[in-house]
Amino acid sequence: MEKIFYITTPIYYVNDVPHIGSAYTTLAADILSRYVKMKGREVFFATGTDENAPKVAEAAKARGEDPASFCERMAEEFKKAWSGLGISFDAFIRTTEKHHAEVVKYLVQELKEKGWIYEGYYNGWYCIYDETYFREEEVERGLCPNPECQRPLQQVSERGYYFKLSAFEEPLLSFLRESNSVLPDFRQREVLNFVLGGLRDIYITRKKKDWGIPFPGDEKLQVYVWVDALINYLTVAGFLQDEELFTSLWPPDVQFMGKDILVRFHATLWPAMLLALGLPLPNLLFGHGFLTVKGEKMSKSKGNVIHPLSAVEEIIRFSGCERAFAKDALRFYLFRSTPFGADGDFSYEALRACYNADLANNLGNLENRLTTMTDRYLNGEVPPPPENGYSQRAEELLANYQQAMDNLAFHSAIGDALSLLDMANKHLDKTAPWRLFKEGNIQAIRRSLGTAIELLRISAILLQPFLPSASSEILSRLGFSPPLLLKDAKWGAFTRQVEGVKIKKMAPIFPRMEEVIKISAQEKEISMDDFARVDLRVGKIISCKVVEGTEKLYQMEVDLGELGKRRTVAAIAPYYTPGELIGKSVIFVANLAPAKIRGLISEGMILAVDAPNNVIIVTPEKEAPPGSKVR
Ligand code: ME8
Repeated sequence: MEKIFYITTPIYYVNDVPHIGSAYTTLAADILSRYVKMKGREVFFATGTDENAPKVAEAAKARGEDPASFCERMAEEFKKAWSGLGISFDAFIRTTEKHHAEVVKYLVQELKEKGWIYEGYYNGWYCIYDETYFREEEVERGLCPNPECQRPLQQVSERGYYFKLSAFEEPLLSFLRESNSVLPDFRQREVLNFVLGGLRDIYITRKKKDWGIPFPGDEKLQVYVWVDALINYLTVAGFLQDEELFTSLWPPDVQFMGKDILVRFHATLWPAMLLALGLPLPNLLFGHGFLTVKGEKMSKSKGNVIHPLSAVEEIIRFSGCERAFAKDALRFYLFRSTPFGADGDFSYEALRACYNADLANNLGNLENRLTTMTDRYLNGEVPPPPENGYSQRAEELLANYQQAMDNLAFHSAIGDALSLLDMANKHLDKTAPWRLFKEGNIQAIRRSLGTAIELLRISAILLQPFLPSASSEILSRLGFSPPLLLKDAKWGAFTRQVEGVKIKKMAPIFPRMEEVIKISAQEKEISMDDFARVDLRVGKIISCKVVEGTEKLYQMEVDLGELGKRRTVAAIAPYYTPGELIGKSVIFVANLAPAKIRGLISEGMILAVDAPNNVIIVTPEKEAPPGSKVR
């Protein structure tokens, strides 16, 4: 039986809601998962939440919540975010699950019995933010030595247990020296240098406070959260629970994480624990770079934290594209704009430029030109791809793409898929089917469109991991039934075409994004003053019409009494007819900075409920004059 391809992400601390950084890692895992499935292999993609950490208990306390229900609520936030981004995982582990505690206790006991754990005193420091112990000589002025953190540390002086990390230097070095055990290469060198610098035994307990997994044999102590967290990769794979699953999964094929938790944890403590337990080591650890926002580290105090679902909303708001395609656009931008592995930057300006250039123009125009011309000149019938010079070039790009994806070079893989689109657009410009039509040369039109459609078909297959919904839509429009496999990306592999489908022109998948979106720095908690800055008013809709060239957008005029009349654009056409809206009283954000949406100025926003499969306008419960303040 072929091994199931096992992919993991870190399990995220639930002290706060997910942000664009945790989304980045989880999206990378989803991209790889979709690619491996395209190769026809079975995949198991696991993610989850790290809940036993002291900082999680503190976060619950700060909100006046009990940690268990706080974790429950936050774990749901993570699941909601991943589903809102089109991420499809196979397992979600929460470290507060009972079975996980059993696995942790069993393995810690095993390590004790094998002699890898010993009792001792610990005198040093603990950073609750990084959940990391630091030795006396690493610390200055009681501050965390991690340059990203530098918060005050807790001084720890207690009896507990150590794991003999120092005993694993040699086997770790041979694991880490293997090519492709750690990627990118520069990170592999960093990890090697760290281990060559000498490893010390690591303190793996903490004094019992009420939250965490008890240390077996010494109930006054709890297991250090990192030992507990790393073991999740075994628990979620069925260890001590589903022998068959575990045998088909272990070891992980690719473990994704950010550079922050690669060196100390995933590339040293984790493989050392596995070596001590006699379990096979992961095939590949990938430590990617960090995302900044407009060049700055994301932080609550700076108010520049990007929440992934808000980013999707912004894309919808400023382009009018469907939600499924907006999710695609976000992941596409993240992996198109930064080579995977390097640090990257997030900005709405760059997102817009990437969206317009690659999705609205390159991909969107091609799809639009091809469907229009096939409809008009060939009565919607897809011509077969002719054998010409393009077939060889397409095969070369396919090979490059495959190599890039196998090395997790997502950025180059996207480049290869986009080159096919470029070729198709240029081919159409050169062969000019519109001229051929005037000349009545149908055979030449069939060759021209057949070539360009085949290039689009292959490109859409290769883009499936990056644009899951849009690729699927394009392939369906072309008469194929997605998802298609990598082997279908060969020139002329027409095997899955749905018979008798005729191509016709349809609404653009990625309408152009008109205006630079402002950073929607959404703090979770805002002060009363912040709230008071939002000028909410009762408004009366006095006119409403569909924005030309769109199906979803209405342009409306709203009477705000003393504030006058405002024009606004909203994507609510699927949910209300103009007749239902005209005369309705609504709640209106009157002091929102104006935005340009599809060329129209929108001066404020109508509040609506984002209900499942529905959008519902918020109205005052009793009639109130336009312009009345809402508090
Ligand atoms: O470390 N850019 O959880 P965590 C890119 N619970 N990726 C980022 C990022 C950014 N700005 N910020 C965070 C933990 N990440 C532990 C893990 S695993 C056994 C336990 C991503 O919630 C990146 O993958 O702090 C980073 O490694 C991870 O989130 C840290 O998540």
